[in-house]
Amino acid sequence: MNAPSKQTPRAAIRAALDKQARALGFAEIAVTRPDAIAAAGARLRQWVGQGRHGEMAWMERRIDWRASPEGLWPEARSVIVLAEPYTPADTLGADPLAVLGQPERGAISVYAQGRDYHEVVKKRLKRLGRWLIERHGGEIKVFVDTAPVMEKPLAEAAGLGWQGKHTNLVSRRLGSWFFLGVIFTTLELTPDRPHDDHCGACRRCLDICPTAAFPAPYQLDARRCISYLTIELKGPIPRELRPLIGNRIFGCDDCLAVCPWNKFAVAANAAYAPREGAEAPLLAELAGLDDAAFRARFAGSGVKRTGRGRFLRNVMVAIGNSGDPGLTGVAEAATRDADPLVRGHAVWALSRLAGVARFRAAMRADPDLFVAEEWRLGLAEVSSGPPPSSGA
Ligand code: B12
Ligand code: SF4
Ligand code: SF4
Repeated sequence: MNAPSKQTPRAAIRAALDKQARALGFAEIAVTRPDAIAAAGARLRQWVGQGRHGEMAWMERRIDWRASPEGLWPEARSVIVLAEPYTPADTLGADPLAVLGQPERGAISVYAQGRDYHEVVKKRLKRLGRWLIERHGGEIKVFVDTAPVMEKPLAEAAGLGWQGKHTNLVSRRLGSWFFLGVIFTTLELTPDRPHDDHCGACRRCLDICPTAAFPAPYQLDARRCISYLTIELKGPIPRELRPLIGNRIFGCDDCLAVCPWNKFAVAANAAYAPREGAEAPLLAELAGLDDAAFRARFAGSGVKRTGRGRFLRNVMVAIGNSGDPGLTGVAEAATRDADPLVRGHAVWALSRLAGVARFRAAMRADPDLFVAEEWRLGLAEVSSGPPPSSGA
């Protein structure tokens, strides 16, 4: 057993902590102070003030805590930030964006193809936290994603990497494919120094974004981001953005995948290996999932979080963008779905695939105002000529 914390020099605790974190499977560990991200907190307020968080009202709710970790838990003295890679196995060979060229299939972003990272990272954070308390005392709180904590600025302040122009954390040792987890502790640990920005003149991530979601480098308007539109947004996807989504049915990887620092990416934790059928599922197959089948297929995966309705909404958008006449019947069948969100997007898909006669034949009165409006707009579009080509 090590000596208790009071007698243990800070540097020795840090060395032991780093060793234990790596032994538990984290790829990187760094430490900062709770009061290190005042500038990021101010930018968060500006971002929310501009409405760039869209309908993510939870970003507003506890904004004081999110902007100031020292207010979230005043007793905390140090923040430990950890990185867990989920690098796609083919990063150094095939292109993780290759599925975008297969319009009859759906693209589920790499981070959601394996087990739900919230569960995996949290379990490991708790193990590390327990170890820290047992060996060196103090109290801890662990966070991954869901708490009001700005994980990226904390990670940047701790020197784990820098927030790239796509706003995510990039590391010279890991590239872009990694999750973050955070442990607050009442222990005084030696902090690390912040990292320099190594984006330089590169703007690959900005230029590839299919929806032009970056109003400026280092700034994201979530309302245009496909990750927001396909995961966070609960209602209908704005009509003007649907064609730009292509076949991305859960999240988006484009801005991460093009980052040149990925040449240093390291292998993913085994928990994130893609599950059977998660890499490039057929849209027709997904469209046939009822609630029970959806739950069974995505049990333990992050995809389950959206629920069947939102997921099928995304599948219908991808079908509408497929340009595949073979999927017309699938869209038509979904215009009779019990969920109005699915029905409305199925109508849109049908308007993109069917000719005017078939569209008219499928039309029916719908008690839901949104779906009724989709029929009206769809008829206007299908009557005015062939659909514009997909933005995929
Ligand atoms: C809300 C959220 C989203 C939203 C908004 C994303 C965003 N960029 O904020 C949506 C739903 C769009 C989203 C998408 C994704 N997310 Co997300 N998300 C979050 C969450 C919960 C909060 C992020 C936040 O605080 N945003 C608010 C804005 C204001 O913060 P910010 O990006 O840090 O803003 C900074 C810049 O704008 C900068 N800035 C502004 N102006 C200027 C000007 C200059 C000159 C400079 C230098 C900087 C600058 O300062 C701000 C403060 O630092 C975090 C988890 C967490 N609790 O932290 C995960 C998190 C950021 N997401 C993550 C992931 C993996 C993703 C996706 C890759 C998933 C996917 N494949 O679809 C995409 C990536 C999209 C992208 N390009 O950001 C990971 C990122 C890991 C990493 N390596 O960084 C996190 C950390 C979750 C985790 N625990 O691992 N996400
Ligand atoms: S995740 Fe996709 S849509 Fe969102 S900012 Fe990156 S490239 Fe654009
Ligand atoms: S793609 Fe280029 S600009 Fe974007 S984060 Fe990576 S290095 Fe920075």
